[in-house]
Amino acid sequence: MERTCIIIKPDGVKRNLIGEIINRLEGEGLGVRAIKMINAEVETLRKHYAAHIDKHFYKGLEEYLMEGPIIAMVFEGFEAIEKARELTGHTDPSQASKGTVRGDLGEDSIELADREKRSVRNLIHASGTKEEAESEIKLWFKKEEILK
Ligand code: FUP
Repeated sequence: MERTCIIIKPDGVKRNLIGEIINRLEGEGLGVRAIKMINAEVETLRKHYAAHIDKHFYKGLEEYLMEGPIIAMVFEGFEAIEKARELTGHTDPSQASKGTVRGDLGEDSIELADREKRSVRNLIHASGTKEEAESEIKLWFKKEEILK
């Protein structure tokens, strides 16, 4: 069984899409092992998005993730990482396929975000690789917060 780290970003929480997003993940056979509603801290975000820290959208990304509470979760299941990524869809909601969270529920585009000098609002984060999943789960959760 594989584990992945999922974050519902502040726009997902504000738009009351928590249930909808969890429903889609559970519908793929993935189960919740940890879940919490928190305000993200700058230091955690810097580590989580270390690969993007020098990008033009990083400051905006930090502001976006801190504009309200987020839902951090661990999901477990067969091929959890790939299944969750498929369900998440393309980074740019305007290019994401129908049937994905970003494609069905997203309302933003990278083009518009760039023009407005902010990061794109795309509702959800899902770990990209096994290594990322492992380090993100460690970053967002204490061992005792993950339950069987
Ligand atoms: P993803 O793996 O689809 O979550 O996307 P990335 O890891 O490539 O990017 C992380 C976050 O940076 C995205 F969710 C949103 C933000 N981003 C932008 O704001 N503009 C971009 O051009 C690319 C990413």
